[in-house]
Amino acid sequence: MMKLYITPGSPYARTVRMVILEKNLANRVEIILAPTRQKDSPYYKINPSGRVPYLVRDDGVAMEESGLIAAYLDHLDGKPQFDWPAGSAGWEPRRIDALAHSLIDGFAVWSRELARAENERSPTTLAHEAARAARMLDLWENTIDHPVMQGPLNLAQMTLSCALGHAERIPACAWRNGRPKLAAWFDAFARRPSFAATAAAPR
Ligand SMILES: N[C@@H](CCC(=O)N[C@@H](CS)C(=O)NCC(=O)O)C(=O)O
Repeated sequence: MMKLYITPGSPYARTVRMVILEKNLANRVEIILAPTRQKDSPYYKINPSGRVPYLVRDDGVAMEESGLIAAYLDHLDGKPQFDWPAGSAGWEPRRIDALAHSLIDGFAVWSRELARAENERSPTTLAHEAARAARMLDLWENTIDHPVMQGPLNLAQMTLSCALGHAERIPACAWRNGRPKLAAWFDAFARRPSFAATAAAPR
């Protein structure tokens, strides 16, 4: 059994957990909750960076980065579904995929700041991330019609859905306001069993 270290609320780990379900790998990967962001966590002996997701492969070698882990798992059966097209056709989907990662990165900083005790939160960071999110969400409202987001399932779609699922946990974000196309895309995508099955408990 491979081991995948996660936290239930991590949008990065959720992308990988979706790939596991989409590729029917649940019987090959044990999901383990990692105690992250704690002083002297025993998890730091397993993964020195302390981050999730983290995959310990069958050969004992371990790796981090959601995109890398997703690609590795996708290739296990020798029938990869989520590779980007070879050659120059691959740049456009990669460009869109990077926008989805950028959205997650901002939400992750924002929600991390909100998870601190109120007197430890930086108003500057909160305002910066709120403004970044607003700009990126407007960009996504105008990008969601892109063929990469409307075509067969891919990692950009899974990453965006996990980003927006995470935004639902930041009430101040109100990401749906004024973004009807993005909200409609998300509501349709959220019906996928792999998305529903990987939801974190509400805060
Ligand atoms: N670029 C990494 C980001 C992973 C990441 O930042 N994960 C967060 C959880 S959402 C984490 O593990 N944080 C723990 C910490 O900061 O110590 C990926 O795509 O996997």
